[in-house]
Parts: sequence; C-alpha cells; structure tokens
Amino acid sequence: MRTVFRLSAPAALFAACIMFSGVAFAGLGQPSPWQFGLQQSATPLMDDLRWFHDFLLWIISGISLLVLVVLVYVMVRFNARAHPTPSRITHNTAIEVIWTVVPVLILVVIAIPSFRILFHQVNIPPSDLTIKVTGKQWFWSYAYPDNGKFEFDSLLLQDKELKPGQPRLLSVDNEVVVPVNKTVRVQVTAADVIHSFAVPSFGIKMDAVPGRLNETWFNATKEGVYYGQCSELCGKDHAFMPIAVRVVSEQEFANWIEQAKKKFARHDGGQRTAVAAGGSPAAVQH
Ligand SMILES: [Cu+2]
Repeated sequence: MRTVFRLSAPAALFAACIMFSGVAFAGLGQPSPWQFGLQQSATPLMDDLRWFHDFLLWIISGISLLVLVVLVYVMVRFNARAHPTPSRITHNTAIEVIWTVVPVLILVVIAIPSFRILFHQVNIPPSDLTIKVTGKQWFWSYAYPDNGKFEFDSLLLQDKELKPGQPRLLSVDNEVVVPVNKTVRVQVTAADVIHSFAVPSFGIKMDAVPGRLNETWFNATKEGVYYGQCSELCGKDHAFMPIAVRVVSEQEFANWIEQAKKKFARHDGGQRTAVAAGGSPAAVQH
C-alpha cells in the first residue's frame, strides 16, 4: 500500500503538470504527440474557448480536491474505531444553506463567461467573405459564392500521395484557402447524411444537415494550415474525410481565387448535383 502511495504522488503531480501546461504539447492546426489539452488557438473564438477550458479545469480540480479531503477526513476521523459513539444530529440549517448557496454561486460564475462565449459563437459579425461547405459521403465540397461560380471537392490524400510534411489522414488534395485576419462566414450543409464541419484550432464545430443551412464563422489571425475532421458519424469512411484550411495573405488569396476560377470552373452550367460517391476515398479520386 505504501509503495502505491509513494508512486502515485509523483504520478499525480506529473499528470497535473501536463494538464495545466497543455500548451507545451498542443499543436497548432493539428494534433501533436502527447497532446493533453486542446489544440493551440488561431482565432479569437478559440482563445475564449481555451481560456474557458482552463478556467473550468481549475474549478473542477478545486471541487475534486475538496471532496477528496472531506472524504479522507471523514474516513479517518469518524470510522467505528476512532469514533465509537456516533452523534445523532440530523439537521444543521447553516450547513444546508451553505451547501445549496455555494454550488449555485459556482454555477453563476461558470454561466456568465459561458453565455458570453456562446453569444460570441452564434452572433456572426459582418463577414468579409462566405464559403459554403457541403458534407458528402465521404468528402467535402467547397464553394465561394461571393468570389465566382466555382466549386471543388476536397478528398483525403492516400499515404502514397503524401508529400514530406503533410500529416497522414489529415491532408487533402484541394485545401480550402482563406485570407488571414478576415471574418469568414461558413455556411454548412450536407448532401446525403449528417456530417459535422469542425476545425479545432478555429474553435468551430457545426453540424452539416441535409436540407438545412447552418452557419458559423472564424477569423484566423495566423497564416498556416489548419486541419479538422468530420465530427459526426456518417458512414464507413467517416474517419477519412478531413478538412484542411490554408490561411494565406490577402494577395495570395486573390491569386488563388483567380487560379481556382479556372481550375474549378463549372462545365455543367451550374447544374452540378451532389452525387454520393460510393466506395473508398481512393475510388472517388478525380
Ligand atoms: Cu462525415
């Protein structure tokens, strides 16, 4: 028993250190080995979410410790051997008021920043551009309605197609490209089953529901590539429809739009229908 205690103390300390220093292991835009907490933030929204997560971590750690201390105290002080004649008290108004009011106050303290963040997420600020995201079995299609009539599919890169530095199971053939420091309105829908468009470093996750147009937004403040994944179980290749968002300068974005207009021009007069692609991602490469 002693040995267990002797070993568990450093282990608990180690776990606590990792928990509270999650930043050290957290990747930006993609997960990193030994990551414990959330991914690093690339948007003001994710800054808020990370802050809220850490804030809650302190609160739940404090409550857990308090409960542990009280439990251990009761076990040691009031066991049958140490305290053979139990007291017969059944009510104590002061204690009952305290254990009702204190949790209520804790919940109020949690609710205030929680509702503030929720409002920040749902209340979309005036946007600089809109992208429309359509979830399909099992890839994503992207359109830029205010930047020309083009739409493209974004499919998982197979292992043999990966270039050095591209993460496995997250890289795609056609990345979404957006300008840095611009508010991007994301309209999310699906063509077959429910998917979910999620990019951890942006702090966004929005269900993609057939027949419904959901909206979310982000404003990426750092250039780079940010990866996400479909976050709604959507069929056998659910795990193989990653999201890759490349954040570039305004000039690079303008150049990309010009290229994209040619590369992804619709040849079907805009009558493109969402075809559920059967088979594995490899089978729908085109
Ligand atoms: Cu999906």
